[in-house]
Amino acid sequence: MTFSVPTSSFPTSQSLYDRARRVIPGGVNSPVRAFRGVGGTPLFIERGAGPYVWDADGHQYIDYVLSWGPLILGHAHPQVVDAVKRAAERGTSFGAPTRLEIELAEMIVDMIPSVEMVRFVNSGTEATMSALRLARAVTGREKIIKFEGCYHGHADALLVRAGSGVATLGLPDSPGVTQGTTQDTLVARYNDLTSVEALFDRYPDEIAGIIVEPVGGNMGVVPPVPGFLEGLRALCDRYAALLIFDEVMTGFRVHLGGAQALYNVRPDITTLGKVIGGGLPVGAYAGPRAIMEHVAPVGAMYQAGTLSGNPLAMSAGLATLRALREPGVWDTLVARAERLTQGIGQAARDAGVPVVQTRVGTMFSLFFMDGDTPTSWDDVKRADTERYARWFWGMIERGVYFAPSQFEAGFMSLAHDDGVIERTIEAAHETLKEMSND
Ligand code: HOZ
Repeated sequence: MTFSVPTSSFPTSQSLYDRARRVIPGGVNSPVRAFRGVGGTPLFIERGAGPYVWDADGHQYIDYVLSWGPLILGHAHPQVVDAVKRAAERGTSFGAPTRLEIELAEMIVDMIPSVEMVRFVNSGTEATMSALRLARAVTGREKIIKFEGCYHGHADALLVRAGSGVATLGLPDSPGVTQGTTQDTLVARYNDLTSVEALFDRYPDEIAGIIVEPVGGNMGVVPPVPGFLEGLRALCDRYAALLIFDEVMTGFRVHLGGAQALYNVRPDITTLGKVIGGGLPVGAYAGPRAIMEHVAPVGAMYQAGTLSGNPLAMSAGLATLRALREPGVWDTLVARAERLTQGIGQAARDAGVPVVQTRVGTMFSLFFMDGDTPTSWDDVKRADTERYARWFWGMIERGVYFAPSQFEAGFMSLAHDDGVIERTIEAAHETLKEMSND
């Protein structure tokens, strides 16, 4: 970093970070939280309410990380807190089926077009890992296509040219992942059907499926170009492979029916997480009955979990989806995301700082670079990460918390009212103006 990262304002976070590093690798339980993409001390968060979080030094921030997407209603939403409290009072886990699991599964079936059955797990990683196993079980094939810059959690087979923390830290593929586990992972270029066709040409009878973020969210937000998702569907149909939409991030963030409803393309398997747990740990994989009935105990594909379908997570997810489906809520969310991105764009133009913005529904990104809307990892990696760091800390100084990496998404919540958004835009004007003098 050539600019100086402010550190003196966060003595408590600094001392917690020092203490954390002694007992937790890098002081964090997920690498992007370590602020390696922006430098300085990670903020230790004490509490959240509505659109705000407070750090351990007592600073208040407008939060656009929102736990990396799940908190679409904002922090500690009263209906979610109430639902979790009521569930906890009745027992936190049974390792047995409950009514709540059926209610959440029914809600998801009702909302997501391709889904007739759902299996709940505990994280997005578990969801994608299980989705691959299912695609392989259904087709009897072993190879999987993924895209450079897409991130599907940290399962071995998917940790190949991945986005998110792997991209932020500029890591090569992770040590510990064996050649054996990744030899069946084929990598194509996002938004480039020719690269996918080339793989099918080479392995016409060996590809079990394609896994894709229907809107790239883990290299910053990279929307699909027209025809890309439709093209993937057609290729899967032509070669009898399965199409897996990883909607852990896009599910209930780009449309109430997920990206598959927004773009009108039906995958064979959908993975979910984040919003369906309302801020509690959850994941799910889902699809048509004919595919999901391959899962044990109906079918032979084995997958299990002690805390799967946990009543606290199910309650928080149900409360969240119920609130989201109330009339007008979705349109309000999207209008707010649009106002925010439009205001930040104006601030950048006023300051003469070159940026490229992307937004799909309630997910958005601000890339510090010139040119057209990025369509691939090759495009976004041109972004000026040092400028992003400058922007990040400038906004922190003004009480606004964006993701501590250029290669992550921003998220809107229902708690971010007009006043909060206008304050963010003012902060953006000040920060970008200051950056223009650098
Ligand atoms: N997978 C998340 C970002 N895309 C990071 C989760 C976290 O660090 O909490």
